[in-house]
Amino acid sequence: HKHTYGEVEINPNKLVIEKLQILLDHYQRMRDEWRTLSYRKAVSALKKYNKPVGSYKEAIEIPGIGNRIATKIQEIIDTGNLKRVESISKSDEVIKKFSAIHGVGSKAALKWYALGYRTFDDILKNVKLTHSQKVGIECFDDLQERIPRDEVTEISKVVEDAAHSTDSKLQLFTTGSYRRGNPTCGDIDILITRNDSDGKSHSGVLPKIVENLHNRSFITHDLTHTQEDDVSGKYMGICRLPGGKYHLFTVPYGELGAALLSFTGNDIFNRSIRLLARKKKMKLNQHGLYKNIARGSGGVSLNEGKLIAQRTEQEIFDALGVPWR
Ligand code: DCP
Ligand code: MG
Repeated sequence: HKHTYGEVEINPNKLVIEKLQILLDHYQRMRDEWRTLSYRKAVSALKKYNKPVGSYKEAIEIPGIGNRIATKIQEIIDTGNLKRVESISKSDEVIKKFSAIHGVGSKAALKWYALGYRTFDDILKNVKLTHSQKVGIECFDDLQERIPRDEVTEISKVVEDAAHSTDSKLQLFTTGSYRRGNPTCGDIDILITRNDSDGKSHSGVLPKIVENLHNRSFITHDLTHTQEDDVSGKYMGICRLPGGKYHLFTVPYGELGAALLSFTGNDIFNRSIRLLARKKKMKLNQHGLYKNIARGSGGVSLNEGKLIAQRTEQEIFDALGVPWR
């Protein structure tokens, strides 16, 4: 029953899924966890269902679909539409736009909507914004655009050059969606480390690299700069090529594998591989893989465990028993 159009496979319940997905996104934005969960279950059940759902009766038989959603499915089958989708679309548009501002979460966006603000002007006039949020509004259109892969390569070269003029032994890795081979990227995630024995010889390089990039007029706006300790720092800013938002991370060389794995993602992959570690009484984070972890209620780890892998990705996969590709 799978329909194909050219190379692309069309799901037989495409319209139903589209409408339910709109409600799912809406409830997620509204932070309605309960509804979000039921809609997510329903959408994922429908994505796996390989014939067109013809009725309420058929829908309710599918595990993951309950009475309320089955009723909605019947409405879509009958009318090609959902009244609920139409009624939320106006408020949704505004809240979606507000939460798309860099540094604005769904909570603030909802609050501003509730206070009656509808435009960026309303916000600029009435809300005390953080520096990041102001930049987010100023650069809004540029930041909405995804960055073509070639530009990410070009931008990475500039950052690499700046890093090397600070210290020629620094190593840089462009991670995130770029490292996964995506044709466009939402931002640029660059890890910086230095091959040494104590994992500390890169301390203090981040501010120097940022200064160097400022001197080249490459950075147009700073967003955030935090230094966790002397070896782990994070800088975020916007650079000269339109829409070029980037992250620089410094990490100890000994943790490179764990850091590369974590910053390459994607986020779903990270969640599932960390869950796998957890099932093996281990813990995986951006610093390494630890074994013999005891967990209390709610899954919080009660001890540090024993560090078993962090230098290379392959070591970590081996220790987890997952084939490394
Ligand atoms: N990450 C994560 N969990 C999150 C956010 C990020 O594990 N909630 C990890 C995996 C991501 C990486 O950090 O791949 C970089 O985060 P980005 O938000 O930059 O995501 P991507 O680079 O994957 O995509 P985009 O092209 O949108 O930047
Ligand atoms: Mg990214």
